Amino acid sequence: MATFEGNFTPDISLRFAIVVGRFNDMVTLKLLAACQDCLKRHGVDVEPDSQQVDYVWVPGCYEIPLAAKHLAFSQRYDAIICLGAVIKGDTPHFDYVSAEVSKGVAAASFQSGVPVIFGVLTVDTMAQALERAGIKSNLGWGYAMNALEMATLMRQMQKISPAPVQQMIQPG
Ligand code: INI
Repeated sequence: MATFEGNFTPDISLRFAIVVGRFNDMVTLKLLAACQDCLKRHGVDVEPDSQQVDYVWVPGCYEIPLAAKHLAFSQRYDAIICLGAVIKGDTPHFDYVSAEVSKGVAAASFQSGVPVIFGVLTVDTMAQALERAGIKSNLGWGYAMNALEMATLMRQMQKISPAPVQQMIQPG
């Protein structure tokens, strides 16, 4: 029997899309920088005119799933990385936004058969967000590693059979 696993030496035919929320961009820009640094150091061309990475900016995390779903169903990408930061304030907005982005990202991935990486920080304070976006460590790097691993894994798995893609399902 076979073992399937991804690796971190992607070939130049791999394509990625990165969806970034502008809300809390003091944090999301730092996540993006680490993500690009990781991809670049693993041989991916991350420049804006690159053939390997496309960038999509959305207003906030609530809009991430729609963009991710569109990208995933295009079947142009081996993996999509979603970057955002939801910071708990004194309003219930946090709960609505974080619930929708997590459900939506999972649905985009599952329905399309394309890896969609959940690179969204959900934290109580800006200080916690910054700790995770460069002050202590930068989770953006890890999200890029997750994308590389899943992209190369899915290339392996496609040798068994193409991924079954569901029809676009509208939320009920
Ligand atoms: N969007 C975020 O990305 N992070 C947040 O912390 C946030 N809060 O807390 O409000 C946030 N709100 C905006 C939301 O994502 C939408 O852009 C907006 O509601 C318009 O649909």
